[in-house]
Amino acid sequence: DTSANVSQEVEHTITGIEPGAGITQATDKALEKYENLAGWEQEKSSTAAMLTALGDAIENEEPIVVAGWSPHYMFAKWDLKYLEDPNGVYGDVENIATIARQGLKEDMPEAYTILDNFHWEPEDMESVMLAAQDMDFAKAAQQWVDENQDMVDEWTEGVEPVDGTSIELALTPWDTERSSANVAKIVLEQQGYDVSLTPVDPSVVFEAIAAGDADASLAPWMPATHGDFYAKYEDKFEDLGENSTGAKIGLVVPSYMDIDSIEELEP
Ligand code: PBE
Repeated sequence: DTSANVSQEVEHTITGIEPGAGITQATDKALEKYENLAGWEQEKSSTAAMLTALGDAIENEEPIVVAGWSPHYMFAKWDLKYLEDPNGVYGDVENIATIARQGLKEDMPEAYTILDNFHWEPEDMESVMLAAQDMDFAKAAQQWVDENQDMVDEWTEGVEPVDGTSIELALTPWDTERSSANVAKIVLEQQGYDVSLTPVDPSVVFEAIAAGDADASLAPWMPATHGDFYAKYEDKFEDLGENSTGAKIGLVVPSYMDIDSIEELEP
């Protein structure tokens, strides 16, 4: 396929995901920033619809350009590549951050310490996501906790147990965050907390924590994915630093496609 053919065959369309996702916003920016994407559109629907379209295209060896990210099983299931992003719209390596509402440290110092200590590797997150293909996230997270109690012990070292204090964690509706939130829930419950998980759009995660409606979140992807939301609410929440690193977002294509850069997509 020549790149002109590719652009025509995909009808100048990037297959995106949910309208509220950070990567959707980044792709809208890419459509503005890359002159060669003049006339291109982003189709916004859902992660499930994007994955179905990607699987169908691969089955037929057809071209497709999707909004993709890692960690995600799509890279284990299919042979895919990120398109180079010379304008840097999608950033480089993303960190996943933990944020808390102001006052959490004073109100719930035990939970604050645990959340501050929570740090794991992308492989840990991936193992929960993989297990959750066959069971619910609560169970997959419990399995990870059972197998990694030494790591959990480090996060909770010296922390006093509490007696049923309620805490609410906000998360975004993707498997990466379902994993971290469900593990954090179990660890906090082991410590005596009563934990509720609230899945919302990324903008609402920041809004809820800035307003004090939710206590904390392990969901922000920084600096590119949720940087605009972060900046909007900066100083209205506390940043406890990264809980994981090595994440990435970008435009993703099947490896059999003969292009390597966003700049090769033709108007
Ligand atoms: N994601 C997964 C989310 C954050 C985690 C990259 C799809 C987003 O774009 O907001």
